[in-house]
Amino acid sequence: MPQKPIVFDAPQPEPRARTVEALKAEILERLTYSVGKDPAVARPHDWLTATILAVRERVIDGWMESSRETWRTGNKRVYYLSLEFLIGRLMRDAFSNIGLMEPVRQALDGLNVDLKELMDLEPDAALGNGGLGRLAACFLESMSTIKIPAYGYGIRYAHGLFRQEMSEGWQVELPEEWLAHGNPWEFERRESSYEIGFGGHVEPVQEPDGSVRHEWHPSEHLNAVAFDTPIVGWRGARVNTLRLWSAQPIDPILLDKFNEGDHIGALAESAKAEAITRVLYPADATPAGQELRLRQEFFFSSASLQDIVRRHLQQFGDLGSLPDKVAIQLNDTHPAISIAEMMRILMDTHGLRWAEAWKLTKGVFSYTNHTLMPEALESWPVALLERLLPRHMQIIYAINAEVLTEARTVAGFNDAQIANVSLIDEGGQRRVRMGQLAFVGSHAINGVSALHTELMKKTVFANLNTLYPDRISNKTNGVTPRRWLLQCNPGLTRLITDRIGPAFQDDIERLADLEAHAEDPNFQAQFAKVKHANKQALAALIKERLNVTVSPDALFDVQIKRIHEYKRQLLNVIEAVAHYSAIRAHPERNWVPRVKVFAGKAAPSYWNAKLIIKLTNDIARVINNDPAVRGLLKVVFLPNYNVSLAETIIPAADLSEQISTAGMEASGTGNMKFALNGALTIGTLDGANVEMREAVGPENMFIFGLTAEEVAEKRSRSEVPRGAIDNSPALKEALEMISSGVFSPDDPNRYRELIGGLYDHDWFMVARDFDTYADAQRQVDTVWADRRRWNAMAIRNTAHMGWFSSDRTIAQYAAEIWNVPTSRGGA
Ligand code: B1H
Repeated sequence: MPQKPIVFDAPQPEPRARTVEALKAEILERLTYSVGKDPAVARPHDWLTATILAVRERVIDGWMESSRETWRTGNKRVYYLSLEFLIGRLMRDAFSNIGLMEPVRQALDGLNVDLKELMDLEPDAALGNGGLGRLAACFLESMSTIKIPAYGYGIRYAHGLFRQEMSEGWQVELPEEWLAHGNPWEFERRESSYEIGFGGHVEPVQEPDGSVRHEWHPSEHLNAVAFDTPIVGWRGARVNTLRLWSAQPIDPILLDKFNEGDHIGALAESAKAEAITRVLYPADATPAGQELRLRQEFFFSSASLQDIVRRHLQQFGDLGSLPDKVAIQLNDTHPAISIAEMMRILMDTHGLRWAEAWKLTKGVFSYTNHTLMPEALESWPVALLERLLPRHMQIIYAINAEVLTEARTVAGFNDAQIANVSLIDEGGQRRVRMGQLAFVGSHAINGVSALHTELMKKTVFANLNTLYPDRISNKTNGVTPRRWLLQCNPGLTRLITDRIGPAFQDDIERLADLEAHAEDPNFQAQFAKVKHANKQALAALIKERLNVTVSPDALFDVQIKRIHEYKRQLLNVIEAVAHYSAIRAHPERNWVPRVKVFAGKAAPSYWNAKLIIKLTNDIARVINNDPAVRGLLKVVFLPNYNVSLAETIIPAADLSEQISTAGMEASGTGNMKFALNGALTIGTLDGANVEMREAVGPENMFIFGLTAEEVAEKRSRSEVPRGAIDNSPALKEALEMISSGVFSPDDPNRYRELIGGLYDHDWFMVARDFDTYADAQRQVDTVWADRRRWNAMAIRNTAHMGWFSSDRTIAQYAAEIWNVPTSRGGA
């Protein structure tokens, strides 16, 4: 296909005016001419759409400019491939980043519309499960902020993560409908659509020069259609694109069948194609072993690579410059099939030889690992790949042959080491290991915290690290301070600005200037006042959603994240029971009033996680209604945790629970958001907690528990945890209360097995960490009682969180992996 170079000399419209008056007029105009509603009868949703459309035009001005600049300069582009983008609401992000929050508020005021009400109406785009998807969203915003030309590529799921409701304390999953009212942020790009194949066979074709080219003839075809959403950086620095693919059938309806009267059969193909992008897999940390999941992975990988190669050829004309102009980051192994797909495109479509194609592939790809849990490492049955992607399976075998040769001849590996680096797991049903594929096809591999990266080198990738040394590096995660401080906590933002000036808003590490004010009683009082106001707002929400009254004067102790045994919500709940018992046994003591807040979703098939939710609710009911507790302890589980709920809860937290079994949480990012908002952390030496402790100082955190090394050692000895339980009367009593049915009189045996697991193996070290955890909690109480000390510690946490900005993380990827320049400052 001949490519016409793009020349940007067509006439351009004037950029849109940004005054209150202009906005007001345009919101009205959009309401009338785009939404088609008379202001007299317009509903809040109509106003929401009209407002977004009006502001969107200001975003588009920057979007066009950014993209034009990249074409003009020929700068390298970064492509972030992720099966998840947990972006949440976009409105406040976009309005605030382009500096139109106040003008829009005023414009709407003038129209008698309340911006806050509109903001609450915007659906929360939950195209992700948890930390991995939210990280991708923070990264997009940071890439725009530090001016990296970048695209996010993912799937436009019709239904994001399920909505969680509670039925008698049990989680029930309901479909999520983020597109029900349309999506004014997105642009459908019918012209950017690509054919995706599955199945069929491969034909070798003899070329005139004697070489053999392979032609894949898929038996199934469908289209990937692009939907683009602009992502604005801070102060509109740059506007990048999030491109999400939607699956559509080639033939929307088989008319012959329909006319024969087979009305359902006529649509079957269409339904099958559309199924691919229908729902997000609600798995978190365990890959769903489903053919549809593999189809999703290949579908979006193939569409993205076709798009990337097309754009590159259009601009540069040759493939040899690919690594100079294109960096593709694989967000975990979910897009790892891209390695084989890139090889196929380069060789089969563009006729490159193996060696050249392999060099280019390794030059563009890099891979981030997000978990070491063996059950979470993705692999696909060879038989499935052979059936669904026969050409890719051939390529994987060929890559593997090269890797194994290198392992044997260059590195002199023994059989066990060779088996370990092989892309094929030969134990039992033969499977392709996607981590190995991603590793060997990438020039750079990274972990997401210092500890996690070290463990990567020592465990899953030890042999690959020997074979290909220096590919692994660490890139500690970060969070965007725009969403996770400036927007979600305007009170604190104002206070900080008053105290140290606004410079931190553009250079978040300037928060360190707060250190000098940590002991100032006046500043402490103001800091505490902001926190108190945020707690009042959360208390109101708890009242509204759960009809439970909590006092904003109590210590708000919060654990919000996916429910998983390794994250140890169970440890927290058991400690709550022990604490409850202690309050009843010693009513005379000076107890610190506490509210324990939980929220999070469990994977629908993860029984123990769902049982832990039920247990939390069972315990909450008993404790909250026991007059003997006198309100000194309250437990609440807020349903349907999502990004927006996090934005309300985090600014209101006093204590952040980051208590995973050491060695199991790759990084965590919630930990950073809490500390940034002045919560103190109670946590283990796991993931990024380790680096947070270095940043804020050990005296400003409550660290407890076994280290990763100790956990590994105990596991290797299969030591029985009995001793930990027998030696801890408080633990023993709490476990007996739970397993004997004190909190589940309707089904006294409900928790017998769950608790039994702690006696049998205690894989997650709940029993063995209990005493040090409980001690750390009493230490928390002691410091809380000395509020000046608490406030100083809280201020120091905020002061030293600047480094945990995703701007820093992305700058490191840019310099050390992607080889692209970065810069700061508004457009
Ligand atoms: C993380 C996942 C994950 N690690 C499989 N791995 C999934 C694995 O649908 N699946 O199959 C979905 C998600 N998610 C998280 O990544 C880590 O647990 C966190 O510690 C880390 O902060 C986050 C971002 O790096």
